[in-house]
Amino acid sequence: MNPPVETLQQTIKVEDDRTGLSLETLKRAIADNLFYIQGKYPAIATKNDFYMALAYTVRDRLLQRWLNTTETYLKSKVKVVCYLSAEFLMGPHLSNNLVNLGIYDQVRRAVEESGLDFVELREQEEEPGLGNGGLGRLAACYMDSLASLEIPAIGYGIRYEFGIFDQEIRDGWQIEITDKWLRYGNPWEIERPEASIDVKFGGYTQAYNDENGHYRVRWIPDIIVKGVPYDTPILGYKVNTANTLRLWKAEAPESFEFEAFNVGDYYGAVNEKVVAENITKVLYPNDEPIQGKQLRLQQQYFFVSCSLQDMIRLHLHRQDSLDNFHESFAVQLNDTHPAIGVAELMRLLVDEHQIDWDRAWQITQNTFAYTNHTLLPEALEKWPLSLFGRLLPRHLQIIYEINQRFLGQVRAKYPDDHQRIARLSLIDESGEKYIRMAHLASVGSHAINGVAALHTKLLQQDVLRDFYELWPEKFTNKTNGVTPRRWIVVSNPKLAELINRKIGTNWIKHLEELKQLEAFVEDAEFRQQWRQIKQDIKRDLAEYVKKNHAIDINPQSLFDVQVKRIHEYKRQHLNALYIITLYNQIKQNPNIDVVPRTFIFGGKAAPGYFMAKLIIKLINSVAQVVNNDPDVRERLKVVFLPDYNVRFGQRVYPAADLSEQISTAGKEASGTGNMKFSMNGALTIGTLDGANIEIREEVGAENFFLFGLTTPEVYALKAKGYNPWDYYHANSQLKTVIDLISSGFFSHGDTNLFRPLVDSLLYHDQYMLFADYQSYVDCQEQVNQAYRDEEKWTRMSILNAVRMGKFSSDRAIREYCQEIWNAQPVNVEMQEYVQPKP
Ligand code: T68
Repeated sequence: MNPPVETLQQTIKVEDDRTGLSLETLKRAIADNLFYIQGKYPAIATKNDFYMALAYTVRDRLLQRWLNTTETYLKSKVKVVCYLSAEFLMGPHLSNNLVNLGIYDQVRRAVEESGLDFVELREQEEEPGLGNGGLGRLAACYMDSLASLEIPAIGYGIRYEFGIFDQEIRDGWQIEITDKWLRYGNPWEIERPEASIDVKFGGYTQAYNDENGHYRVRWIPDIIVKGVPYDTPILGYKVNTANTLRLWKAEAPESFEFEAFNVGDYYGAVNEKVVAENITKVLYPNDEPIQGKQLRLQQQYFFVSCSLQDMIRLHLHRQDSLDNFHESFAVQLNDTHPAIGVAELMRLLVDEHQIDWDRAWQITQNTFAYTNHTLLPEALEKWPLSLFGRLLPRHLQIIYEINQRFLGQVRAKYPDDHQRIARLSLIDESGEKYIRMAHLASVGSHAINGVAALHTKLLQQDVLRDFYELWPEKFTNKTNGVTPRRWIVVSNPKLAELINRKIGTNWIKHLEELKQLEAFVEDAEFRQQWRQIKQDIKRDLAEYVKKNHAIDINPQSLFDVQVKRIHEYKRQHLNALYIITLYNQIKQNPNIDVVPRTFIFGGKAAPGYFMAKLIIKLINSVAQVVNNDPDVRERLKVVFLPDYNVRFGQRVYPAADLSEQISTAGKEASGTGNMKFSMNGALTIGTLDGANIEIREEVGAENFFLFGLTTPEVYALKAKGYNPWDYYHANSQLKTVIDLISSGFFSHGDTNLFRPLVDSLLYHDQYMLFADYQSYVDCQEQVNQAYRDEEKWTRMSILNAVRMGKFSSDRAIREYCQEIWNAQPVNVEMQEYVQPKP
């Protein structure tokens, strides 16, 4: 066990300004940082200045751990996990670092004794929104678990200057605003210009014979871009481990500018700089891929090349041959976004380090593993061959070579099965030629995984079926998980407190231990405390909504929450159809006894995704009508809260009574919001999709509101010929709802506004809302009945939360370590703190 902070402190005779933890030292450190780093004194300091002073005070207190950790990894030959991800949706660092350091209360007191408002300062932090949604947030949860489990790890990604856009709602429509998160500086990162790396683009290749007469290829690029790393420490929970998140920023290399400048091409030099720096300007705001955007491919190659070159440098620092590179590093590909790494590692080994092809291929396959996050066929990444060849001519050759050898193997196993060969090829030749990135990732990896049991099964049967037939042993399931540190301890301190009082604090690192709380389900006082906490948090949220959005919501009502990216397959509009159904019931019978509900929505739509934006408009339009109808009288409220992000997630998951997980079966790979809700005591209404299935297994079918078609039923109905019209005509309640939207009732008489949405439902309904509508409405009625019985609901809520042990990201990371990475924990010894000056 590692010594607690208090013990460490005792080893220091005179408290150091930058490490000490007494109230006096902390207060002085905040004041010093304000003066010496921000260059301000209190009378002229802004809230942000105070926040920065506080953040630097906390950063100082984790640096010793960070440096010790890095040193430990460099000195020993431990295997390091490298998580390659184009997105890391970290969320605010301050609270998380305070919790993981175990100094939250102490620092809070120091801030308050300094006459400052802790919560106000905490809210100053700009959250790094360097991700779109689930995939980027998963990477962040995994970084937390890796550090907490003391696994050596580096997260490699892109330091976007602009993260996911800020969303505003004007007249019910989404407006996108640039996310200038670096505006006031970022106290959590340290720039490491000395570790910069060059990345080549474009140009052509040349074959030559080396001094030993071996055939070799060199790549003469068009341009070179410099990658500058920015490092952020990722602390484990109450351990000494602080791993590194290393994000790359693109810059023009000085030499290039200089050369052009010298020959008088000043504008050319400036242009070069602009081109280079554009690469890491902005995160693509699509949560499902964008086909064929050159800049996106540049981003991917840029960060992957920087990261692999960085690993090779680190490896050669520890030993002299690359022959066992795969024993130094386990590289996880977070979807296909970094899959170009397979070709890049081959290039680095073969072209730059003269390793022969077969050995290089063994090393490469043993290094990489690939996680798939989607089943939507239109979401599988592919790059037009022409674009690819122009940008990465050498990689195209390498991919051809990999493909030729791979297809040779396939031919040997399935002679004359030309269709199978065409299906498996890394190149799609059915029309315009494309490189299939999922195929490159699958061939170049020793392990392939899906993110929930159903998803992995469907990958094997469907999307990657031919690969599964070739190499069944490569496939495993790794059901997603989320970190209980951020998603319970940080976001729901009151609940964490109650749990600690009952069973101690072990559960924070061993979430299965929450099971012990089942013993209290029949304890009326415990149930009362549980309810009271939920009630208090709901009141807080109501105040927040009132203050920030000027909307009154009733904290006694059932809080029904759907927060996630807006997408047709996630079916936010099915939820809207139910709201209209309820509204119609009240209008028909104004005295009807309904359970008061507040429907809370949040989520961003990809800026170019018209239908998703129209769904946002529909929700806001329904809200306008429902919220202003006197007949409804506070029984229904609909709010769309703009700019859903990690910070707002931390507020809303703990406040939810009901979690909406209503995707069409077979479409949501896993979902992770579903886990965060349930851990915080919300009940789920959901389909048999993604991790919902496993959540229901864990919490018990009797504690889960299930509705809708199963995946096989969805497939069967599609195969037989699904006709949404049949449902529309057969179900008068549904017909009334659809007709009301069509009539312009929610659009000030405009019958055109929602026509694309209504037509898409009536004529295609790709995601089968109509097929699931009645089942959903009936299930919502069961929710109402359950909510009327307060004690029953509380029991269900408790059982949901305490049976969520499986869904800790610690469990997921343990599985990756054992079954894919072969990585072990490494204890980081705490050195003496930096000693005070003589
Ligand atoms: C999500 N995928 C899955 N993609 O939809 C979700 N895609 O079911 C799953 O729980 C989660 O991954 C974690 O496994 C995404 O979030 C993206 O954000 C994305 C971004 C760019 C390109 C493609």
